[in-house]
Amino acid sequence: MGVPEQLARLADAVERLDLDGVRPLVEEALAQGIPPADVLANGLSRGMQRVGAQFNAGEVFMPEVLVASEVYLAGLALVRPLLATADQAHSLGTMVLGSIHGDIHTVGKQVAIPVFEAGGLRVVDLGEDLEDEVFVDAIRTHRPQIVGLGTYMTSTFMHTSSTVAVIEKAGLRAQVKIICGGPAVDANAARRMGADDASDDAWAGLQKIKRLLAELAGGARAAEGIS
Ligand code: B12
Repeated sequence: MGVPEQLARLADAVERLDLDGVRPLVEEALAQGIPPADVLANGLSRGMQRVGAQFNAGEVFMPEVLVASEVYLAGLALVRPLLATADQAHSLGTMVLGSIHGDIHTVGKQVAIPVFEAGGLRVVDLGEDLEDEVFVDAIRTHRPQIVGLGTYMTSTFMHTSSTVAVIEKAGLRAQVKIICGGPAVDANAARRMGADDASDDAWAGLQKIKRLLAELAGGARAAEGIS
């Protein structure tokens, strides 16, 4: 079985909600020498992306999304320990990420975190339904460059603004870039709430995070008077 076929089988397993089939397929892929980051980004994650798109098109419903994420997570459990030891791991910087106060959605975050990790970030998952101040404590403890806010519902958006406000009040705003994630938020809404950007797609989000990191590094150099 060629690499593209094996990756396609992995994506299909997630899409077909094949909880029993996914583990042997991941093991086969790894035994075949497919890099763990590829197994994730071009196999399991593609399947999850497709299920997300089908959900948005009304072709599948919430129970399918939840089972798909279980299948995805079962496969991820085998890949994750290998990603942590990959050479390029964690070279980009640190991100703290959690769902804002009032928001208990976890699946998007669970899908996004391994994508960010595979992209080279160290990610600290702070959890869900977090008081605004938790993000301030996390910045002091983990010294991240990126703060990720899981903002999955418009009804709790006020906690995006208030979280940014407490970060600002603590004097920490200039040292981080803040990116929101979830289906209900876009970059304009995020900026109106004081954040820097937003993404409803982990892969596009990773590219945005890279741009934000470059901006942050540029700002720091300018502050030090280095061109
Ligand atoms: C599953 C689900 C639930 C589950 C959550 C289970 C769990 N453990 O997560 C349950 C049933 C608990 C639930 C509850 C509710 N939900 Co709900 N839920 C969903 C649903 C169907 C799917 C979410 C999901 O998992 N998607 C799959 C993941 C992979 O996609 P994703 O979240 O978008 O994540 C991707 C990206 O956004 C990105 N990403 C994710 N996180 C981050 C973070 C950062 C920093 C970045 C950069 C990127 C990023 O990466 C992921 C991969 O690309 C969505 C509908 C939808 N279209 O998304 C509604 C949805 C989010 N829920 C909604 C609502 C309203 C609710 C409830 C209020 C429903 C109710 N009336 O009871 C409650 C509120 C609970 C609460 N207090 O938080 C609304 C929000 C509407 C809005 N615009 O505000 C949605 C959009 C449904 C709808 N169309 O009405 N929900």
